[in-house]
Amino acid sequence: MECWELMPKIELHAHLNGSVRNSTLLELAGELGKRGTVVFPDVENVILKNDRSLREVFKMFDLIHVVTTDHKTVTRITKEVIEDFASENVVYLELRTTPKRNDSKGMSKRSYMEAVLEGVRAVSMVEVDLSRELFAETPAVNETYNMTGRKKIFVRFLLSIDRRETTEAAMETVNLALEMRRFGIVGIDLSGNPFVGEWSTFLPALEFAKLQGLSITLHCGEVPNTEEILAMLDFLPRRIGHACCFEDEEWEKLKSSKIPVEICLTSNIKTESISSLDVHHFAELYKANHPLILCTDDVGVFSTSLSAEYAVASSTFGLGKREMFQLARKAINFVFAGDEVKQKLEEIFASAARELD
Ligand code: 6MZ
Repeated sequence: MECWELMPKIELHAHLNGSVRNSTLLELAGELGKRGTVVFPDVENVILKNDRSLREVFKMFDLIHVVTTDHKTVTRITKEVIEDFASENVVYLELRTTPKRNDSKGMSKRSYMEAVLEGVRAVSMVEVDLSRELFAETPAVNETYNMTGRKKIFVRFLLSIDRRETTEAAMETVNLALEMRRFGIVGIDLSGNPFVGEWSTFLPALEFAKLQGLSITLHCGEVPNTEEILAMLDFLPRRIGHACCFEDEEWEKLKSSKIPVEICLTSNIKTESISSLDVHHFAELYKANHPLILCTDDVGVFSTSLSAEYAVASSTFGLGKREMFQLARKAINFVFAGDEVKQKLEEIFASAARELD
């Protein structure tokens, strides 16, 4: 495990609220329990349950959102999640989150995202590269971020559209991403319970986002839905997530399109989207040299880490350290950040490669 922790890695599919530490969730639930807002033992049971079906996972997210959604907490979890990824040598993190409006907390989608960015500013354990403008607004913090000799993590954000949302709400998220672009928001994700929502509802907002130059990734084929999967592939997103329930026609289309797939092994097994690792599509796509990125999905909910995903892939598919390093390095090609960041990531991997020899 240690060797996977030491290896530089790129995380491209991580949901903020799914990546919260259990200890933080329990602490927050405990406080709400004391105030009578939640029944703590019930919440504790749900949080500590290990295996959940795909449907149960979305009930869990609703619960997490009750516990995490106020500005102060959003700031705290963002800070912790970035520090956790940095501590296992994730050198580039594309963190995604659904901007939430919550009138009872005086929260708008914009103020939610401001709280997220505040969390980035609060990171102290590592040097964060996000956007010069973000740190320029807080000179005192800026100095901290210019310190040299500390571990560094590049962080970029994707704003998620939840499949429960309307076209208007999806459009609001895209407009917010455009307004906040200069703070390191690089793209849009479509996620949420795959049993709800219609592709046609989100398409106008996604087309607009694409036209405006935002990069798009879609949760695609988490459940069988040929019509939707084919429509999503026709849309030509820059990446897709999961691809668990593809039929022959969908595989063919995916392979010829060369759209990179974000693979989340533990998540797929724990949600029973894939029956066991030995039949996971990772093996076939890897053999076919299809662009792949190993990711975590929700480190908190699925009790995993990116290093653990590398360990699982290596032992299940018989890949050695060098092959795993190559896999991590190739992810540079699929990040949504610009060429300058890619160049810096190349340098990080080149120097790590020299140590590997
Ligand atoms: C689909 C998922 C997901 O956005 O509140 N999310 N959507 N499939 C998955 N795999 C099991 N894991 C997480 O983070 C939590 C939200 O991300 C989406 C869901 O919409 C969930 O509510 P944020 O930070």
